[in-house]
Amino acid sequence: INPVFTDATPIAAIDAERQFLDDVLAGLSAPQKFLSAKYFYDAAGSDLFEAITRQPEYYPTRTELGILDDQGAAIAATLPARANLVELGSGSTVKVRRLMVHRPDLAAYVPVDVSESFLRSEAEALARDFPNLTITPVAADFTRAFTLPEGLSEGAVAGFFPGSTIGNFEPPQATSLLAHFGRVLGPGATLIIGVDLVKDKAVLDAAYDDAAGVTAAFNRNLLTRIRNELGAEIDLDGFKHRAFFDRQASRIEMHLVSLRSQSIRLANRRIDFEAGETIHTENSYKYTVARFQALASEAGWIPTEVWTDPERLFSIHALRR
Ligand code: AVJ
Repeated sequence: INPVFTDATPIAAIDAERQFLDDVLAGLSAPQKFLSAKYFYDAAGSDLFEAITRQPEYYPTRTELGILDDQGAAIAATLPARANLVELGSGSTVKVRRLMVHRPDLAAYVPVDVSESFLRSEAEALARDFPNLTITPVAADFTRAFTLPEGLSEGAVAGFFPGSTIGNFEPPQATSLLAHFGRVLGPGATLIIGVDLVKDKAVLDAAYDDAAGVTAAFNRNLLTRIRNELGAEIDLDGFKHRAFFDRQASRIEMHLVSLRSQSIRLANRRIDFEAGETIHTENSYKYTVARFQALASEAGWIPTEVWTDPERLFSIHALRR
């Protein structure tokens, strides 16, 4: 939750900073150093991610939007009549609008996001364009227990989880998350979910290492955050971005590679790096349609339909439970 900043730093912000420090210390003390991908998304990181989505090599966002443009009517047709549509980790509303235009009968739109200020501004903009739509935002972390707003109509509930965010979770955690969505959305729910597909290694490698260096800046922003917010002494130029597709694990791995033997100083500790040693910063799992459907089934969902672009770069699945 983004607190409104008054003169004193609110408790929530102090807790968040403490959590960040604890996570960084734990991650950088592990044999394979790692940082959680959730820390990419401060204001600068969110802007960098937006910039990534505009890079020619980064196909997922524009391809998913293309599927929604070309096949939105069929996708929206899987939503039950007068559905309460819950977007998990809503962020911007550019994707869900492509479903809404086909379904003026929606009972309500329920965006769920941790950023209250973002929720508010997006809800206001959406209300201007869909004046008859009931919008009931929920400020919550979708990975944790949360309840749908009271007073939702009796109509069925549908979830929307675009962007292949599911790919950031290890497969067992992805299964748990889908099962969690099932519990939150309830019996009879539908889930529309975007999932990036396995493809040529060259295409995947380039998507996570664009020529303009935007993904590299996004990755290195983690070090900037650790320096600026936690007061660490870090030579930001001492690390470079590396991203590659591991076909065995079916995932993109992103790392920050130490260019030489060096140390970071953080909270009275010294964290040593050998030359070439890495911090593992992100996994982005890629699925085949069949593999994703198997994972969804394990989580208690029944795969009903799937849509892809002509090149089969990306998929959107309808699941039912
Ligand atoms: C937001 C998790 C879908 O994995 O493609 C983009 C994040 N990382 N470039 C992805 C990301 C590097 C993105 N997701």
